[in-house]
Amino acid sequence: MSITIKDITAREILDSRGDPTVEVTAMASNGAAATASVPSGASTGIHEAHELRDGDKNRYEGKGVLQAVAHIESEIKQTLIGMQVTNQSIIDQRMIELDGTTTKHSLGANAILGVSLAVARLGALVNNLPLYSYLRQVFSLPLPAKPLPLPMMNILNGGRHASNDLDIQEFIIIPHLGVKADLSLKDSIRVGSEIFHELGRVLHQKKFSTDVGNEGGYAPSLKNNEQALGLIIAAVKQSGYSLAKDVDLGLDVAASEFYKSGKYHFEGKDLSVNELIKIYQSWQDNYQLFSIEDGLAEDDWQGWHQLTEDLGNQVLLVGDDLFVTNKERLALGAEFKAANAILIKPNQIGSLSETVACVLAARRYNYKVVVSHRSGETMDTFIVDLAVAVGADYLKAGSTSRGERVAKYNRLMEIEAERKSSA
Ligand code: 2PG
Ligand code: MG
Repeated sequence: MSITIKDITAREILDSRGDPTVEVTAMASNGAAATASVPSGASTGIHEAHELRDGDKNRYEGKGVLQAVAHIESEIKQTLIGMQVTNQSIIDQRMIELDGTTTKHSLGANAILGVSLAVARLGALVNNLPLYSYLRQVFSLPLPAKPLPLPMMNILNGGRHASNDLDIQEFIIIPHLGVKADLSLKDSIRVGSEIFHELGRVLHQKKFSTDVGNEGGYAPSLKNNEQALGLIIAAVKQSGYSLAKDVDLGLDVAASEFYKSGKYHFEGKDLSVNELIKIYQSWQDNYQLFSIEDGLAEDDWQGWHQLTEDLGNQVLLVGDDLFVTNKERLALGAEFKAANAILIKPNQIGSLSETVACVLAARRYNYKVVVSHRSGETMDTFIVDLAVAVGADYLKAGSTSRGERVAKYNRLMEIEAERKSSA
């Protein structure tokens, strides 16, 4: 007997910044129900799918999502009722057609994604499978031979995610312990947490603030970006770990945020693309940088090509605003030889099926895959199951503080334990 969608409801809830976002519950004909919610970015790329906000200044400074909720409870619900729960791709396709725009402008990417995720979780439930196993099944994904994705932890926040003056948005550690064959994710997460706490002590000793930013990393006011790198390196050493051997350093520069009229306004100077690349080069030499996300602006294809020529052999160059989880933009990137890794955020494109299609394209182009949270999050841990299902190389989910970030790492450890016990 096929199990169908019986009802869909939606609500306006709050995200981790206290801004409204969409939560959706999908119900099946057998009585099962599943809920999912949608995250929201601050440093959003201009090519992202449209996040529908009410614009009513009398509510939540215009950020309400009641229209998105209304779309879900009217047109979307009417279209999907009676469809088989496990027809995920067809369900997503129906919503895309119903919207009828390339950017999901009419219904809102937040409305469509919320339903897409809730339906997937319902599918897992009615099939009695963990979400990551169900996703593998419903999208016919190959069984990942790989280990679980390594955490990329943003332990020091700047840019749009903090009220300090740091131009760089995220200073990241990737605890990998040398990627030993028997590497336990639990150990990797423990090392990340230990370094995070040590960084807190380093900052406190030097009389810097230990308050945290949007993604749970410290957000001190520092004199420049290199000082942040120095403090993190000190914390790594004081925790008894070695750079490169046990833990790597990464950055999310979010360079689109300080790019204007062909120049990068960085650390008080107007830099050409080549000057900025030279800085990355010197940091790579001095600090053994492992990854740089959005080192250049979202439409600076020429610059990205140059950056990839110069550093692509040594550094993971991750395109976030550059690709916006859009397989057409990724195809352009592959053609231009721009970047060698892609950040995957489902709400940039607005449906689960398109997200998975983009990951599969990335694999074909030989790009590494980083599944990522947004700076505005909820307790939903869907992205973790997604990262495991698609065999992502990394999971970027913020620091080891703030409930909505820690929830993701806890889910990753839960999956690890589940997989070990069923192996
Ligand atoms: C990013 C994300 C997540 P935001 O730039 O990678 O860290 O930030 O959600 O604000 O776009
Ligand atoms: Mg980014």
